[in-house]
Amino acid sequence: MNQEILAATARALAATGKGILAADESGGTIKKRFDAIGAESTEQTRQAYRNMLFVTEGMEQHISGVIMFDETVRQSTADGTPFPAYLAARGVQPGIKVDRGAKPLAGHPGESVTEGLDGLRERLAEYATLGLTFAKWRAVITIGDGIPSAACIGSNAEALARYAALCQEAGIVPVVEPEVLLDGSHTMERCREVTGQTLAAVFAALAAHRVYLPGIILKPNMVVAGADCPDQPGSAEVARQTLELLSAQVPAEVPGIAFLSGGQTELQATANLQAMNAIADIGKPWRLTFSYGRALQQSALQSWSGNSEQLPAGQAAFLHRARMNGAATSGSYSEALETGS
Ligand code: 5MM
Repeated sequence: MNQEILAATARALAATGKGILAADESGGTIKKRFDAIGAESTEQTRQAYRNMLFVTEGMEQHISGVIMFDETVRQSTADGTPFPAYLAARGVQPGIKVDRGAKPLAGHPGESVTEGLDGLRERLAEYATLGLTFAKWRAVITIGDGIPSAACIGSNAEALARYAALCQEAGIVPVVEPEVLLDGSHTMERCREVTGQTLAAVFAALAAHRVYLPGIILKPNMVVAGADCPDQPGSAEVARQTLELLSAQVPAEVPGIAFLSGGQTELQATANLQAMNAIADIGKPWRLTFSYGRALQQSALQSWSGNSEQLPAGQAAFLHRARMNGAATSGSYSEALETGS
């Protein structure tokens, strides 16, 4: 493990004014996104869509890294440059999703454990030769009646730590993503409690597996109320509750915390990140940034709608969201900036 390289990559991913584009939708998920805009999902349309995002002029000023799916890292731009090399040449870290999805946890109805550890060492070795500098693994924790169980939190934390150790062995920075889902009617307090239990288990497992913390990025959910909870907190409350929890659970050696958007709207995700970076009375030893999928792509997808004539509109929408979130990483986002007024 070369700690210097790992730490430098992690710092680059969390650089001021920038964040990560999560464009690692697997086959099923990207089909769902394309269905919603009436576009067909084929290898060629997926390449066209990802190409639209990646070649957007100026995006490298706000995007530090892109997480791709296996198919995408083997695709190229129009002039035949493989996407990983193209992104690297623009100063954007090329990344790869390496988990094989959340699968039902035996004996625990309604819960899942993320799989993909078998053969991971060999897959990572190949990804390193393809120029990929960081990876992502997402664990999914559901809040519900009597869940999450200790078995679900424990097995997901253990898998995240084993994945992270293998990545670092290969010289690849692991993005560690324990996602407590927004689905359900639970309160914000319940989300805080479960997120706290999850982060405690994850950092205990990372320590047990001797993961080098300056060489990781944490990708957590924010502390929010369930989507169906009647009592929805505003950004200021989300920011305070999230920061208080992270201060208690995340060691200062972690260089960056890049939030997932988890089903928040584009504007909510930006406003919440802005509110966190604007808080001055809670210490922030790590950089707080974004690793959004839907909250960076929704408008871009809609503007594009699978129509090649709409590529410039899709790129403009993507660049705008990247700029807004980039501003939120330094606490300089505002409604005026959003609307250009
Ligand atoms: C881009 O979405 C990823 C989904 O992958 P699957 O196809 O395997 O479900 C997802 O892991 C994503 O990286 C994170 O959840 C963050 O995305 P959001 O949309 O929550 O910001």
